[in-house]
Amino acid sequence: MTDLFDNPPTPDVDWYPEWLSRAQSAQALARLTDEVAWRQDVMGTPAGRVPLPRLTAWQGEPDAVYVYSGIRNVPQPWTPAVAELKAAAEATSGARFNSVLINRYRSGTDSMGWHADREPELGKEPVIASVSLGVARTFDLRHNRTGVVQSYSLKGGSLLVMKGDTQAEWRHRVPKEPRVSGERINLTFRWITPRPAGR
Ligand SMILES: O=C(O)CCC(=O)C(=O)O
Repeated sequence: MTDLFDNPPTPDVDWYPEWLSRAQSAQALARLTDEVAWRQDVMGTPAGRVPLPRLTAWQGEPDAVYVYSGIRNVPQPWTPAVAELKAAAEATSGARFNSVLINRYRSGTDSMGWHADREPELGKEPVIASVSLGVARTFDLRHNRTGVVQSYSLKGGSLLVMKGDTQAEWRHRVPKEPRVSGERINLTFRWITPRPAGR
């Protein structure tokens, strides 16, 4: 117990608050808004199917297929601005990525609930590079065993690389912040075990 208070857990992340310049970040936001095929997905709840509180897109290599709720999701091809951000995130993190989940938060009432990126196709200790563009939003990481919360303000142009046991030991979320106006786009670049066609 003493050890917990003396040494609270910290997530295994690398944090680059000013990864892109303001100009690069504004340009990337405008390009992505325009070039990405945004989808309004729905989720099942006890009250029925409701729209996700954000727009999404999934891009990557054709064999970077992920199966979610029994549905086989083949990514859209990389678009130019996303491919440029992927190359830059690979250079900084030293990891390789073959897919990206892109989330568009239209205002502070859009959000993402507590979860961990733990699908088997991500492997045991996935490196996930999270690029943020647009308005700053709170990003909370909560340690599973202790409940310790570590919060970041993910401002436009920042990069947060999650690695090691971060997905196994922590959950994360983007809470609603009704007082925030303005859009934010977040890209989480990942490596998914490639799946040959038909599997
Ligand atoms: O928008 C964010 O910062 C987080 C996105 C996220 O949790 C995810 O892609 O799994």
